[in-house]
Amino acid sequence: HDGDRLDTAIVVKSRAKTKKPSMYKVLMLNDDYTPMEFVIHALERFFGKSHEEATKIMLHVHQRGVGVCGVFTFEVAETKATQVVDLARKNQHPLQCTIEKDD
Ligand code: TYC
Repeated sequence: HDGDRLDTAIVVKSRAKTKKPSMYKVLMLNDDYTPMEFVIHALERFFGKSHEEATKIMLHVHQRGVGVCGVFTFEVAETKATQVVDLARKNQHPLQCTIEKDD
């Protein structure tokens, strides 16, 4: 019967979603064995750094223990960190890279 139907509502958002994705830092960790030139190479290859910028980042990590390679969305950050660690492992270097939420 008319009038028996329970009201059903569809709520439509008035604006397109513009929420920005969470961003993640890719961090490189120092160690005593990975050659400096390998770290520079990885920064150039996976993070698009110039030789000069890659050298600065590598020296920062060497001196301070950890440094930021870049800030990306989760999947991109995870992929880059994995690519660095996989290439290092293939070359028998202990280089480690991790990601951290960029609050
Ligand atoms: N400490 C290394 C060395 O003296 C160089 C190095 C720099 C290694 C940065 C890792 O993330 C790193 N050969």
